[in-house]
Amino acid sequence: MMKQIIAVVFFALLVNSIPAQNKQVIPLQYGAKASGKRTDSAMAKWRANRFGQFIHWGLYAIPGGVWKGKTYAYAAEFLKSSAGLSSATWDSLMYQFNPAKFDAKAWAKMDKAMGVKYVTITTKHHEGFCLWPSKYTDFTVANTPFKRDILKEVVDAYTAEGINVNFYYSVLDWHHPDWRYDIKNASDSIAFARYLDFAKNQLAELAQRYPAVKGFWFDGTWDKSVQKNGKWTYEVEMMLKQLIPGAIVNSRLRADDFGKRHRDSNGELMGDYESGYERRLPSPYDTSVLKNDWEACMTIPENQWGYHQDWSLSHVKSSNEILENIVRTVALSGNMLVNFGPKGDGSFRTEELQRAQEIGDWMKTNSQSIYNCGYAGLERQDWGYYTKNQQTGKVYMVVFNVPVSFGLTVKLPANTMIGKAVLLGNHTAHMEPDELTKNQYMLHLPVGTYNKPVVIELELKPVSVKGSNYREAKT
Ligand code: 1KN
Repeated sequence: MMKQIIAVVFFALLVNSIPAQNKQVIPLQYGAKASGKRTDSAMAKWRANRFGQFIHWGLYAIPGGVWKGKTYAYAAEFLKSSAGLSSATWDSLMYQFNPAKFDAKAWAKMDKAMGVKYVTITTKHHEGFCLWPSKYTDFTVANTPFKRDILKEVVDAYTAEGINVNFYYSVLDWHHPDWRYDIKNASDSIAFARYLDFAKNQLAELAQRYPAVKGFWFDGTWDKSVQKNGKWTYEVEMMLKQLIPGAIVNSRLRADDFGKRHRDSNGELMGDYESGYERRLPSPYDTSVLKNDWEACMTIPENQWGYHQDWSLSHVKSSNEILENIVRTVALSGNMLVNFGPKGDGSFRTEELQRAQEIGDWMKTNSQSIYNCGYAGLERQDWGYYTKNQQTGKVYMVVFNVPVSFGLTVKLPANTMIGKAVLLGNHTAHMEPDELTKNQYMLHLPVGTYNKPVVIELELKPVSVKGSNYREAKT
Protein backbone atom coordinates (compact mmCIF):
# COMPACT_ATOMS: atom_id res chain seq x y z
CA MET A 1 0.00 0.00 0.00
CA MET A 2 2.73 2.42 1.04
CA LYS A 3 4.63 1.61 -2.14
CA GLN A 4 1.55 2.38 -4.20
CA ILE A 5 1.11 5.73 -2.45
CA ILE A 6 4.74 6.58 -3.03
CA ALA A 7 4.39 5.58 -6.67
CA VAL A 8 1.32 7.79 -7.10
CA VAL A 9 2.99 10.77 -5.39
CA PHE A 10 6.12 10.25 -7.46
CA PHE A 11 4.10 10.09 -10.67
CA ALA A 12 2.18 13.23 -9.73
CA LEU A 13 5.42 15.10 -9.10
CA LEU A 14 6.82 13.87 -12.40
CA VAL A 15 3.79 15.01 -14.38
CA ASN A 16 3.85 18.39 -12.66
CA SER A 17 7.50 18.92 -13.41
CA ILE A 18 7.14 18.42 -17.17
CA PRO A 19 7.99 21.85 -18.61
CA ALA A 20 5.12 23.67 -20.28
CA GLN A 21 6.75 23.63 -23.72
CA ASN A 22 6.60 19.83 -23.73
CA LYS A 23 2.83 19.91 -23.25
CA GLN A 24 0.94 18.23 -26.05
CA VAL A 25 -0.58 20.83 -28.35
CA ILE A 26 -4.05 19.75 -29.37
CA PRO A 27 -4.43 20.26 -33.12
CA LEU A 28 -7.35 22.60 -33.84
CA GLN A 29 -8.90 23.89 -37.02
CA TYR A 30 -10.99 26.54 -35.31
CA GLY A 31 -8.84 27.55 -32.37
CA ALA A 32 -6.90 30.76 -31.73
CA LYS A 33 -5.17 32.26 -34.76
CA ALA A 34 -2.19 33.52 -32.78
CA SER A 35 -0.84 33.74 -29.28
CA GLY A 36 -0.61 36.95 -27.23
CA LYS A 37 -1.60 40.45 -28.31
CA ARG A 38 -2.13 41.83 -31.80
CA THR A 39 0.54 44.37 -32.74
CA ASP A 40 -1.14 46.18 -35.68
CA SER A 41 -2.17 49.83 -35.62
CA ALA A 42 -5.94 49.22 -35.48
CA MET A 43 -5.48 47.20 -32.29
CA ALA A 44 -3.01 49.76 -30.91
CA LYS A 45 -5.65 52.44 -31.38
CA TRP A 46 -8.33 50.31 -29.71
CA ARG A 47 -5.97 49.74 -26.79
CA ALA A 48 -4.97 53.41 -26.50
CA ASN A 49 -8.64 54.44 -26.41
CA ARG A 50 -9.24 52.73 -23.06
CA PHE A 51 -12.61 54.36 -22.33
CA GLY A 52 -15.73 53.57 -24.32
CA GLN A 53 -19.49 53.83 -24.03
CA PHE A 54 -21.83 50.88 -24.39
CA ILE A 55 -25.29 51.72 -25.73
CA HIS A 56 -28.17 49.29 -25.27
CA TRP A 57 -31.16 50.39 -27.28
CA GLY A 58 -34.04 48.40 -28.66
CA LEU A 59 -37.77 47.82 -28.24
CA TYR A 60 -37.19 47.08 -24.54
CA ALA A 61 -36.57 50.82 -24.05
CA ILE A 62 -40.29 51.46 -24.67
CA PRO A 63 -41.80 49.54 -21.70
CA GLY A 64 -38.62 50.16 -19.64
CA GLY A 65 -39.13 47.20 -17.31
CA VAL A 66 -42.85 47.86 -16.70
CA TRP A 67 -45.66 45.77 -18.22
CA LYS A 68 -49.37 46.42 -17.60
CA GLY A 69 -48.58 48.45 -14.51
CA LYS A 70 -46.30 45.83 -13.00
CA THR A 71 -42.61 46.59 -12.52
CA TYR A 72 -40.13 43.80 -13.15
CA ALA A 73 -36.88 44.33 -11.26
CA TYR A 74 -34.80 42.13 -13.53
CA ALA A 75 -32.81 43.63 -16.43
CA ALA A 76 -35.16 45.69 -18.63
CA GLU A 77 -33.88 44.11 -21.85
CA PHE A 78 -35.14 40.76 -20.47
CA LEU A 79 -38.71 41.99 -19.85
CA LYS A 80 -40.15 39.77 -22.58
CA SER A 81 -38.93 36.73 -20.66
CA SER A 82 -39.48 38.14 -17.11
CA ALA A 83 -43.11 38.95 -17.88
CA GLY A 84 -43.57 35.75 -19.91
CA LEU A 85 -44.72 37.55 -23.06
CA SER A 86 -45.25 35.88 -26.41
CA SER A 87 -43.26 36.92 -29.44
CA ALA A 88 -46.42 38.27 -31.03
CA THR A 89 -47.00 40.54 -28.04
CA TRP A 90 -43.41 41.67 -27.71
CA ASP A 91 -42.72 42.11 -31.38
CA SER A 92 -45.72 44.40 -31.84
CA LEU A 93 -43.82 46.98 -29.77
CA MET A 94 -42.16 47.82 -33.05
CA TYR A 95 -45.30 49.70 -34.09
CA GLN A 96 -44.71 52.03 -31.15
CA PHE A 97 -41.05 52.62 -31.94
CA ASN A 98 -40.91 56.31 -32.79
CA PRO A 99 -38.09 58.02 -30.85
CA ALA A 100 -38.88 61.64 -31.69
CA LYS A 101 -35.94 62.92 -29.60
CA PHE A 102 -33.30 60.69 -31.22
CA ASP A 103 -30.44 62.88 -32.39
CA ALA A 104 -27.24 61.00 -33.18
CA LYS A 105 -25.25 64.24 -33.42
CA ALA A 106 -26.35 65.25 -29.93
CA TRP A 107 -25.45 61.79 -28.60
CA ALA A 108 -22.01 62.02 -30.20
CA LYS A 109 -21.44 65.51 -28.76
CA MET A 110 -22.42 64.33 -25.30
CA ASP A 111 -20.06 61.37 -25.59
CA LYS A 112 -17.24 63.52 -26.87
CA ALA A 113 -17.68 65.76 -23.83
CA MET A 114 -17.68 62.71 -21.56
CA GLY A 115 -14.30 61.74 -23.00
CA VAL A 116 -15.10 58.37 -24.56
CA LYS A 117 -13.00 57.37 -27.55
CA TYR A 118 -15.34 54.67 -28.82
CA VAL A 119 -18.90 53.51 -28.61
CA THR A 120 -20.33 50.00 -28.87
CA ILE A 121 -24.01 49.96 -29.83
CA THR A 122 -26.51 47.11 -29.95
CA THR A 123 -27.42 46.43 -33.57
CA LYS A 124 -29.68 43.57 -32.49
CA HIS A 125 -30.14 42.37 -28.91
CA HIS A 126 -31.69 39.06 -27.79
CA GLU A 127 -35.18 40.30 -28.78
CA GLY A 128 -34.04 40.18 -32.43
CA PHE A 129 -35.11 43.72 -33.37
CA CYS A 130 -32.65 45.38 -35.78
CA LEU A 131 -31.66 49.03 -35.57
CA TRP A 132 -30.85 48.99 -39.28
CA PRO A 133 -33.02 48.11 -42.30
CA SER A 134 -31.69 44.57 -42.74
CA LYS A 135 -32.76 42.87 -45.95
CA TYR A 136 -32.83 39.50 -44.16
CA THR A 137 -35.77 40.19 -41.84
CA ASP A 138 -38.82 42.44 -41.55
CA PHE A 139 -38.22 42.91 -37.83
CA THR A 140 -36.30 46.15 -38.24
CA VAL A 141 -36.51 49.86 -37.70
CA ALA A 142 -37.50 50.26 -41.37
CA ASN A 143 -40.93 48.84 -40.54
CA THR A 144 -41.56 51.04 -37.52
CA PRO A 145 -43.22 54.47 -37.65
CA PHE A 146 -39.69 55.92 -37.30
CA LYS A 147 -38.32 54.25 -40.45
CA ARG A 148 -34.85 55.87 -40.24
CA ASP A 149 -31.61 53.87 -40.32
CA ILE A 150 -30.40 54.43 -36.76
CA LEU A 151 -27.06 52.71 -37.24
CA LYS A 152 -26.19 54.89 -40.19
CA GLU A 153 -26.94 58.06 -38.26
CA VAL A 154 -24.89 56.80 -35.30
CA VAL A 155 -21.92 55.72 -37.41
CA ASP A 156 -21.88 59.02 -39.31
CA ALA A 157 -22.31 61.28 -36.27
CA TYR A 158 -19.75 59.53 -34.07
CA THR A 159 -17.22 59.13 -36.85
CA ALA A 160 -17.52 62.87 -37.50
CA GLU A 161 -16.66 63.51 -33.84
CA GLY A 162 -13.63 61.21 -34.03
CA ILE A 163 -15.27 58.53 -31.88
CA ASN A 164 -14.89 54.97 -33.16
CA VAL A 165 -18.00 52.83 -33.54
CA ASN A 166 -18.26 49.11 -32.76
CA PHE A 167 -21.28 46.89 -33.24
CA TYR A 168 -22.78 44.66 -30.57
CA TYR A 169 -24.57 41.68 -32.11
CA SER A 170 -26.54 39.04 -30.21
CA VAL A 171 -26.32 35.60 -31.80
CA LEU A 172 -29.08 34.45 -29.45
CA ASP A 173 -32.35 35.52 -31.07
CA TRP A 174 -35.77 35.23 -29.41
CA HIS A 175 -37.59 36.33 -32.55
CA HIS A 176 -36.15 34.12 -35.29
CA PRO A 177 -38.04 30.82 -35.72
CA ASP A 178 -34.85 28.91 -36.55
CA TRP A 179 -32.94 29.85 -33.40
CA ARG A 180 -32.17 26.78 -31.24
CA TYR A 181 -30.66 26.51 -27.74
CA ASP A 182 -29.35 23.05 -28.52
CA ILE A 183 -29.25 20.66 -31.44
CA LYS A 184 -31.11 17.53 -30.42
CA ASN A 185 -32.21 16.06 -33.73
CA ALA A 186 -31.95 16.42 -37.49
CA SER A 187 -34.68 19.03 -37.71
CA ASP A 188 -32.93 21.24 -35.10
CA SER A 189 -29.78 20.86 -37.09
CA ILE A 190 -31.47 21.95 -40.34
CA ALA A 191 -33.24 24.87 -38.70
CA PHE A 192 -30.14 26.08 -36.89
CA ALA A 193 -28.04 25.87 -40.05
CA ARG A 194 -30.57 28.26 -41.59
CA TYR A 195 -30.28 30.51 -38.56
CA LEU A 196 -26.49 30.58 -38.76
CA ASP A 197 -26.72 31.54 -42.44
CA PHE A 198 -29.13 34.32 -41.53
CA ALA A 199 -26.83 35.67 -38.81
CA LYS A 200 -23.76 35.45 -41.01
CA ASN A 201 -25.61 37.28 -43.79
CA GLN A 202 -26.62 39.99 -41.37
CA LEU A 203 -23.05 40.39 -40.17
CA ALA A 204 -21.72 40.64 -43.71
CA GLU A 205 -24.48 43.17 -44.37
CA LEU A 206 -23.43 45.24 -41.34
CA ALA A 207 -19.78 45.20 -42.41
CA GLN A 208 -20.67 46.16 -45.98
CA ARG A 209 -23.21 48.86 -45.17
CA TYR A 210 -21.06 50.48 -42.46
CA PRO A 211 -17.41 50.07 -43.48
CA ALA A 212 -16.34 52.72 -40.93
CA VAL A 213 -17.14 50.31 -38.09
CA LYS A 214 -14.04 49.23 -36.16
CA GLY A 215 -15.11 46.06 -34.43
CA PHE A 216 -17.79 43.59 -33.41
CA TRP A 217 -18.88 42.70 -29.89
CA PHE A 218 -20.70 39.37 -29.83
CA ASP A 219 -23.11 38.26 -27.14
CA GLY A 220 -25.62 35.44 -26.69
CA THR A 221 -23.12 32.78 -27.77
CA TRP A 222 -23.17 30.59 -24.67
CA ASP A 223 -25.82 28.06 -25.70
CA LYS A 224 -24.93 24.51 -26.74
CA SER A 225 -26.15 25.17 -30.27
CA VAL A 226 -23.40 27.76 -30.79
CA GLN A 227 -20.80 25.73 -28.90
CA LYS A 228 -21.40 22.91 -31.34
CA ASN A 229 -20.68 25.27 -34.22
CA GLY A 230 -17.14 26.45 -33.47
CA LYS A 231 -16.50 26.36 -37.20
CA TRP A 232 -19.17 29.00 -37.79
CA THR A 233 -17.72 31.29 -35.09
CA TYR A 234 -14.29 30.93 -36.70
CA GLU A 235 -15.63 31.64 -40.17
CA VAL A 236 -17.55 34.70 -38.99
CA GLU A 237 -14.41 36.13 -37.39
CA MET A 238 -12.42 35.56 -40.60
CA MET A 239 -15.21 36.97 -42.78
CA LEU A 240 -15.47 40.19 -40.76
CA LYS A 241 -11.71 40.65 -40.89
CA GLN A 242 -11.76 40.16 -44.63
CA LEU A 243 -14.56 42.67 -45.11
CA ILE A 244 -13.09 45.22 -42.69
CA PRO A 245 -9.30 45.18 -42.54
CA GLY A 246 -8.17 45.53 -38.93
CA ALA A 247 -11.62 44.63 -37.53
CA ILE A 248 -11.53 43.78 -33.84
CA VAL A 249 -13.63 40.91 -32.51
CA ASN A 250 -14.26 39.96 -28.87
CA SER A 251 -13.51 36.53 -27.45
CA ARG A 252 -17.16 35.92 -26.61
CA LEU A 253 -17.99 35.05 -30.22
CA ARG A 254 -15.74 32.07 -30.31
CA ALA A 255 -15.88 28.36 -29.70
CA ASP A 256 -13.25 25.90 -30.92
CA ASP A 257 -13.51 22.43 -32.49
CA PHE A 258 -14.46 20.96 -29.10
CA GLY A 259 -16.90 23.69 -28.08
CA LYS A 260 -14.43 25.38 -25.72
CA ARG A 261 -15.34 29.06 -25.45
CA HIS A 262 -13.20 32.25 -25.14
CA ARG A 263 -10.01 30.20 -24.72
CA ASP A 264 -9.38 27.26 -27.00
CA SER A 265 -8.48 23.74 -25.91
CA ASN A 266 -4.83 24.81 -25.72
CA GLY A 267 -5.64 27.73 -23.43
CA GLU A 268 -5.07 30.40 -26.11
CA LEU A 269 -7.48 33.30 -26.32
CA MET A 270 -9.72 33.28 -29.40
CA GLY A 271 -10.72 36.60 -30.94
CA ASP A 272 -8.70 39.73 -30.24
CA TYR A 273 -9.48 40.52 -26.63
CA GLU A 274 -10.94 38.89 -23.58
CA SER A 275 -14.54 40.02 -22.96
CA GLY A 276 -15.50 38.01 -19.87
CA TYR A 277 -15.39 40.83 -17.31
CA GLU A 278 -19.04 41.84 -17.28
CA ARG A 279 -20.21 43.88 -14.25
CA ARG A 280 -17.13 42.66 -12.39
CA LEU A 281 -13.41 43.33 -12.51
CA PRO A 282 -10.32 41.26 -11.89
CA SER A 283 -8.62 41.70 -8.53
CA PRO A 284 -6.35 44.77 -8.71
CA TYR A 285 -3.46 42.40 -8.00
CA ASP A 286 -4.31 39.92 -10.76
CA THR A 287 -1.53 40.56 -13.24
CA SER A 288 -2.42 37.37 -15.13
CA VAL A 289 -4.86 39.50 -17.18
CA LEU A 290 -1.90 41.34 -18.73
CA LYS A 291 -1.09 38.56 -21.16
CA ASN A 292 -4.03 39.43 -23.42
CA ASP A 293 -5.92 42.56 -24.34
CA TRP A 294 -9.16 42.74 -22.41
CA GLU A 295 -12.21 44.88 -21.95
CA ALA A 296 -14.67 45.09 -19.08
CA CYS A 297 -18.22 46.38 -19.32
CA MET A 298 -20.18 47.93 -16.48
CA THR A 299 -23.74 49.00 -15.82
CA ILE A 300 -24.55 52.13 -13.80
CA PRO A 301 -27.29 50.46 -11.71
CA GLU A 302 -26.57 46.93 -10.50
CA ASN A 303 -27.89 45.08 -13.55
CA GLN A 304 -29.73 47.17 -16.11
CA TRP A 305 -28.44 47.49 -19.67
CA GLY A 306 -31.54 48.65 -21.47
CA TYR A 307 -33.60 51.58 -20.15
CA HIS A 308 -35.51 50.76 -16.97
CA GLN A 309 -38.01 53.28 -15.62
CA ASP A 310 -37.22 52.53 -11.99
CA TRP A 311 -33.63 52.95 -10.92
CA SER A 312 -34.56 52.94 -7.24
CA LEU A 313 -34.51 49.13 -7.26
CA SER A 314 -30.73 48.83 -6.93
CA HIS A 315 -27.71 50.89 -6.06
CA VAL A 316 -26.87 53.44 -8.77
CA LYS A 317 -23.14 54.05 -9.14
CA SER A 318 -21.94 57.60 -8.65
CA SER A 319 -19.56 59.18 -11.15
CA ASN A 320 -16.73 58.56 -8.64
CA GLU A 321 -17.57 54.86 -8.50
CA ILE A 322 -17.65 54.71 -12.29
CA LEU A 323 -14.30 56.51 -12.46
CA GLU A 324 -12.86 54.04 -9.99
CA ASN A 325 -14.01 51.18 -12.22
CA ILE A 326 -12.40 52.85 -15.23
CA VAL A 327 -9.10 53.54 -13.48
CA ARG A 328 -8.92 50.08 -11.88
CA THR A 329 -9.31 48.62 -15.36
CA VAL A 330 -6.73 50.86 -17.00
CA ALA A 331 -4.29 50.10 -14.15
CA LEU A 332 -4.34 46.49 -15.41
CA SER A 333 -4.12 47.47 -19.09
CA GLY A 334 -7.79 46.87 -19.83
CA ASN A 335 -10.50 48.91 -21.60
CA MET A 336 -13.75 49.91 -19.93
CA LEU A 337 -17.17 50.21 -21.57
CA VAL A 338 -19.64 52.13 -19.42
CA ASN A 339 -23.23 51.33 -20.34
CA PHE A 340 -26.00 53.80 -21.16
CA GLY A 341 -29.58 52.83 -22.00
CA PRO A 342 -31.42 55.59 -23.88
CA LYS A 343 -35.15 55.96 -23.33
CA GLY A 344 -37.79 54.91 -25.85
CA ASP A 345 -38.03 58.52 -27.07
CA GLY A 346 -34.31 58.67 -27.90
CA SER A 347 -33.25 60.90 -25.00
CA PHE A 348 -31.01 60.02 -22.05
CA ARG A 349 -32.30 59.93 -18.49
CA THR A 350 -31.05 62.71 -16.21
CA GLU A 351 -28.99 60.32 -14.04
CA GLU A 352 -26.99 59.33 -17.12
CA LEU A 353 -26.66 62.91 -18.36
CA GLN A 354 -25.35 63.96 -14.96
CA ARG A 355 -22.79 61.15 -14.82
CA ALA A 356 -21.67 61.85 -18.38
CA GLN A 357 -21.16 65.50 -17.41
CA GLU A 358 -19.27 64.71 -14.20
CA ILE A 359 -17.03 62.10 -15.82
CA GLY A 360 -16.34 64.54 -18.66
CA ASP A 361 -15.42 67.31 -16.22
CA TRP A 362 -12.92 64.98 -14.55
CA MET A 363 -11.52 63.79 -17.85
CA LYS A 364 -10.85 67.38 -18.95
CA THR A 365 -8.18 67.67 -16.28
CA ASN A 366 -7.13 64.09 -15.80
CA SER A 367 -7.52 62.11 -19.03
CA GLN A 368 -3.71 61.88 -19.35
CA SER A 369 -3.98 59.14 -16.73
CA ILE A 370 -6.40 57.14 -18.95
CA TYR A 371 -5.64 57.39 -22.69
CA ASN A 372 -2.61 55.39 -23.82
CA CYS A 373 -2.14 54.20 -20.27
CA GLY A 374 -1.78 50.78 -18.74
CA TYR A 375 -0.08 48.76 -16.04
CA ALA A 376 2.68 50.66 -14.24
CA GLY A 377 4.40 47.73 -12.54
CA LEU A 378 4.65 49.49 -9.17
CA GLU A 379 3.68 48.06 -5.79
CA ARG A 380 0.07 48.99 -5.07
CA GLN A 381 -0.71 51.46 -2.31
CA ASP A 382 -3.94 51.99 -0.37
CA TRP A 383 -4.59 55.47 -1.81
CA GLY A 384 -5.61 54.12 -5.24
CA TYR A 385 -4.13 53.04 -8.56
CA TYR A 386 -1.10 53.72 -10.68
CA THR A 387 -1.37 53.92 -14.45
CA LYS A 388 1.48 54.51 -16.86
CA ASN A 389 1.52 56.11 -20.29
CA GLN A 390 2.99 53.45 -22.53
CA GLN A 391 4.58 56.05 -24.84
CA THR A 392 5.91 58.76 -22.53
CA GLY A 393 6.66 56.49 -19.56
CA LYS A 394 4.95 59.01 -17.24
CA VAL A 395 3.31 57.44 -14.23
CA TYR A 396 -0.03 58.60 -12.81
CA MET A 397 -1.16 58.21 -9.23
CA VAL A 398 -4.95 58.24 -9.28
CA VAL A 399 -5.96 58.86 -5.69
CA PHE A 400 -9.38 57.63 -4.56
CA ASN A 401 -8.67 57.36 -0.82
CA VAL A 402 -7.10 60.49 0.58
CA PRO A 403 -5.50 59.68 3.96
CA VAL A 404 -6.29 61.97 6.89
CA SER A 405 -2.55 62.74 6.94
CA PHE A 406 -2.70 63.79 3.26
CA GLY A 407 0.52 61.78 2.84
CA LEU A 408 0.78 59.36 -0.09
CA THR A 409 3.38 56.61 -0.02
CA VAL A 410 5.23 55.73 -3.21
CA LYS A 411 7.54 52.72 -3.44
CA LEU A 412 9.80 52.58 -6.45
CA PRO A 413 12.02 49.86 -7.85
CA ALA A 414 15.70 49.93 -6.84
CA ASN A 415 17.75 52.73 -8.44
CA THR A 416 14.68 54.73 -9.38
CA MET A 417 13.67 58.09 -7.95
CA ILE A 418 10.99 60.71 -8.44
CA GLY A 419 12.23 63.30 -10.90
CA LYS A 420 9.12 65.46 -10.84
CA ALA A 421 5.67 65.25 -9.27
CA VAL A 422 2.82 67.46 -10.45
CA LEU A 423 -0.76 67.61 -9.28
CA LEU A 424 -2.87 67.65 -12.46
CA GLY A 425 -5.10 70.68 -12.80
CA ASN A 426 -2.63 72.62 -10.64
CA HIS A 427 0.48 72.69 -12.78
CA THR A 428 2.20 75.41 -10.85
CA ALA A 429 2.31 73.20 -7.80
CA HIS A 430 5.29 70.92 -8.09
CA MET A 431 5.23 68.57 -5.17
CA GLU A 432 8.34 67.98 -3.11
CA PRO A 433 8.59 64.32 -2.18
CA ASP A 434 10.03 63.36 1.22
CA GLU A 435 12.37 60.44 1.05
CA LEU A 436 11.34 57.94 3.73
CA THR A 437 14.00 55.39 2.96
CA LYS A 438 15.75 54.25 -0.18
CA ASN A 439 13.24 54.19 -3.07
CA GLN A 440 10.36 55.08 -0.77
CA TYR A 441 8.78 58.49 -0.87
CA MET A 442 5.94 60.42 0.68
CA LEU A 443 4.05 62.98 -1.34
CA HIS A 444 1.95 65.54 0.50
CA LEU A 445 -1.37 66.57 -0.95
CA PRO A 446 -2.41 70.10 -0.15
CA VAL A 447 -4.58 69.97 2.97
CA GLY A 448 -8.19 70.24 1.87
CA THR A 449 -11.39 68.44 1.03
CA TYR A 450 -11.31 66.10 -1.92
CA ASN A 451 -14.56 64.99 -3.47
CA LYS A 452 -13.16 63.79 -6.80
CA PRO A 453 -10.18 61.53 -7.45
CA VAL A 454 -6.98 63.57 -7.75
CA VAL A 455 -4.16 62.68 -10.10
CA ILE A 456 -0.44 63.20 -9.61
CA GLU A 457 1.82 62.88 -12.61
CA LEU A 458 5.24 61.43 -11.84
CA GLU A 459 8.36 61.54 -13.89
CA LEU A 460 10.63 58.81 -12.68
CA LYS A 461 14.34 58.78 -13.29
CA PRO A 462 17.32 56.58 -12.52
CA VAL A 463 19.10 57.40 -9.27
CA SER A 464 22.09 59.59 -10.20
CA VAL A 465 25.65 58.60 -9.38
CA LYS A 466 25.59 60.79 -6.27
CA GLY A 467 22.59 58.86 -5.17
CA SER A 468 19.53 60.18 -3.48
CA ASN A 469 20.00 62.37 -0.44
CA TYR A 470 18.55 59.90 2.00
CA ARG A 471 20.74 59.33 5.02
CA GLU A 472 20.14 56.49 7.39
CA ALA A 473 20.42 57.30 11.06
CA LYS A 474 23.30 55.90 13.03
CA THR A 475 21.78 53.49 15.49
C1 1KN B 1 -27.24 36.24 -16.78
O1 1KN B 1 -27.34 36.10 -18.15
C2 1KN B 1 -27.13 37.18 -18.94
C3 1KN B 1 -27.54 37.09 -20.26
C4 1KN B 1 -27.33 38.15 -21.10
C5 1KN B 1 -26.49 38.33 -18.50
C6 1KN B 1 -26.30 39.39 -19.36
C7 1KN B 1 -26.69 39.30 -20.69
C8 1KN B 1 -26.48 40.40 -21.64
N1 1KN B 1 -25.06 40.74 -21.79
C9 1KN B 1 -24.89 42.15 -21.51
C10 1KN B 1 -23.71 42.75 -22.21
C11 1KN B 1 -26.22 42.71 -21.84
O2 1KN B 1 -26.41 42.82 -23.24
C12 1KN B 1 -27.12 41.70 -21.22
O3 1KN B 1 -28.45 41.83 -21.67
